[in-house]
Amino acid sequence: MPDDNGITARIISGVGGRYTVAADGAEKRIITNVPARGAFRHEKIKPLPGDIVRLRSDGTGYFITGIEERKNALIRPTLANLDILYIVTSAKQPAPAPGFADKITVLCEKNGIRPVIVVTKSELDNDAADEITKLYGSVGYDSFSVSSVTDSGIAELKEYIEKNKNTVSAFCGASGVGKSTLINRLFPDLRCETGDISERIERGKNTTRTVTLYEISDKTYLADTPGFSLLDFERFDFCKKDELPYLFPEFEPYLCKCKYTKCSHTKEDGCLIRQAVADGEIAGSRYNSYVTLYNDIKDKKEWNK
Ligand SMILES: Nc1nc2c(ncn2[C@@H]2O[C@H](COP(=O)(O)OP(=O)(O)OP(=O)(O)O)[C@@H](O)[C@H]2O)c(=O)[nH]1
Ligand SMILES: [Mg+2]
Ligand SMILES: [Zn+2]
Repeated sequence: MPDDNGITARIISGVGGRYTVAADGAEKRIITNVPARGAFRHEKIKPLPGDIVRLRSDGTGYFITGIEERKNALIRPTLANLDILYIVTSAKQPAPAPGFADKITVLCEKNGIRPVIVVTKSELDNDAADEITKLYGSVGYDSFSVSSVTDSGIAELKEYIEKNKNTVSAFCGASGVGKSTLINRLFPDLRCETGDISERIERGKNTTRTVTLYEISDKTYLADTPGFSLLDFERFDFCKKDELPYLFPEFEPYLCKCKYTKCSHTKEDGCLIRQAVADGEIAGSRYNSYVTLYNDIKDKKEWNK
């Protein structure tokens, strides 16, 4: 980026076109209410939390003049330059939504982000929590089972998060699974806002409204994000259907060996993926997620013709 006598900063949150940034430098200055101005706005690139930006001052205040090239950018959760995404699901209340975590692991694989599974509220149903961590562990993903009530698993997760220095990571998942509560438990100084879950519909109340990055140690950020609703992923169109099998790491040993070269792995005879599911080598729930996503992508394409 050209030297314009400006400063470099990380966007830690943004609401209505105004950003809060953490400026580089020893004193870690937080600057609030920063607008974007300048040429890059014509390119229709909107600054996102996680972005590294250049700032200049016109004497009255700072404004953003440019965005450094991104590693990746997600729309949901709204974040740039993410290294690790903690996919948070609860053992109970709200009940784990099958397929939801899988969509996010696929999103991660596509964008070069490491997915990590965190099951919360383990004290409400230990067996369910174990089952989920075991499932994703078998895929090869790091998985944790925690409780913010009993503190079970909290120390292990904290150690893992702190070990990954110089990264941007985020907690994501449905509203009410306990993301903000967990962040507070891990890092008590942060004081994220937490809420209740509605007893009637067993869903969270969307307590966290914006993405916020917290600097948990030097240049290491962890973001709390607003809970998803299931509708957020209705428009799942971020990869081509032929690419989808490669975004399920456990399919890898079987790919390109099916009877038909153009096997979709959804219904064909002589499909080694289907055989692996029948043999218990690939989890049925992961395979069902694959088929659902594959058909979603296919239907969308046909509909768009
Ligand atoms: N039993 C139990 N309840 C928990 C645990 N962690 C959080 N909760 C409760 O779950 C509810 C929702 O917690 P939040 O931390 O606000 O959930 P969130 O995922 O941040 O929700 P949004 O901000 O709406 O996305 C609160 O009533 C918490 O007290 C846990 O480990 N066990
Ligand atoms: Mg929250
Ligand atoms: Zn196949």
